[in-house]
Amino acid sequence: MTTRTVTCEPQNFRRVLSSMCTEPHPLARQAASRFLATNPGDPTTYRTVSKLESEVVERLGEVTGQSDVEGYIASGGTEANIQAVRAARDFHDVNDPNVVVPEHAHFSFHKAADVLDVELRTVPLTERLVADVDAVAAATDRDTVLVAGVAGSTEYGRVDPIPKLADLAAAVDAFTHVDAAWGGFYLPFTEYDWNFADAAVDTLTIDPHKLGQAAVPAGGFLTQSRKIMDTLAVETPYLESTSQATLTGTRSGAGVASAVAVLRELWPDGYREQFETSMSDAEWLADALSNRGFDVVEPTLPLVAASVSERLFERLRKRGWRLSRTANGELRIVCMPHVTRELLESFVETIDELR
Ligand code: 0PR
Repeated sequence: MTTRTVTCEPQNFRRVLSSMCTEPHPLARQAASRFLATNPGDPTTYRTVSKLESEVVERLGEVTGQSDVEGYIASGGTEANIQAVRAARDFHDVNDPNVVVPEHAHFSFHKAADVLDVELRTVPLTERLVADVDAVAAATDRDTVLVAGVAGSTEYGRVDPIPKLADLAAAVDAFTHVDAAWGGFYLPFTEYDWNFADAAVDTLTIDPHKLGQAAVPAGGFLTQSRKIMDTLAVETPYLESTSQATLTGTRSGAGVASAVAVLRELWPDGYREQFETSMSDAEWLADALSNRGFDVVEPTLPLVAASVSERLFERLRKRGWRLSRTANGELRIVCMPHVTRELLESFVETIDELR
C-alpha cells in the first residue's frame, strides 16, 4: 500500500531540544504557502515577492539598528557567511587572502574557506567563551581580508566583543563580519553593544528561519555598502534583470514571504516577549540542572549547556528527547520558541527518573 501523505518527522517539534529552527509562526506558514511558485532570483518577473524581499531587508535593518541597509534573503546562514567571505576576498586586492575567526565560528566558515580558496585562521576563545581579542590581533596581518565575530554562538550562545573586533579589522584594512544567524533577533533586547548604525560592520548574517520564526529557507545577508553588493554581482544577460548578487539562482519566495509576514507581526514586541520568556526558561533550566549537581555553562542567551555523563545522555535520547552535544561533550539545549517551560519541566522529570 502506498502512503499519499508525507508526514513530517519529528512531528510538531515535540521533545526537540537541539534545533536552531522552530515551528514557524502561523502567519509565516500561511504566507509561505502562497508563494511556493515564486522566485525572487528573477525580480523583474516575480515583482511582488521582489518587493517583499526589499521590505524584509529593510526590516532586518531595523532589527540590527542599521539604516540604508542592502542585502537579500539567502538559503540560510551558511550562504550568508560564504557571501561575506566572498565579498571580502574579491573586494581586497591581496595575493594570499586570509580570514580570521574565533574558534566557535560556525562550520560554514570552513566551507567558505574551502570553496573560495582563502586561508582560515581560527583563534582561541577566552574563559568566558568569547573571541580572545589579543589572539585575534596576533592573527591578523596585511593579507587579512575579513575578521568575523559571532553574536550568539552555535554551541553556547555567547556574543563576541564586536566593536573591538571591528577596530582590529579596520587597523589592517579588512572587512568586519558579524554572524548573528541565530542570536540576531534577540540581541536588541540584551545589554550587548548591538546597534551597528555607527560601528564599522561591513556584512552581517541574521536568519529569519531561526529565532525569527519564519519558514525554512530564510537566511539573511545584510550590508550597508552598495559597493559590497556590486562586488558580489555577476551579469545575467538573458534575464529581464541584468545582474545578480546572490550565490544561488532560483530562490525560495516562500521563505521571503514568510519572513515579511512574521516580521510585520512580531517586531519588536513579539520578539521581545519571546526573548524574555525563553531567557527566563533557560535560567530556570540552568538552575534546575545546577541544583542537581551538573556543571552548567551560564546562559547569556537562551541556550544552556551542562556536563552530563555519556550514559545519561544516551538514556535521555532513548526516551525520545532530541539532544545534541558541544565539542566538549556537554549536553546542549536550545530554548527555541517551541521549547516551553512545560516541556523543560518534563525533561527535568525524565532526568530525575533516570538518575
Ligand atoms: N551561523 C551560526 C551562528 C549558526 O548557528 C548556524 C547554524 C549557521 C551560521 C548556519 O546556518 P544554516 O544552517 O541556516 O546555513 N546553526 C545550527 C547548526 O549548524 C543550525 C541547525 C538548525 C542545526 C536546525 C540543527 C537544526 O535542527 O548546528
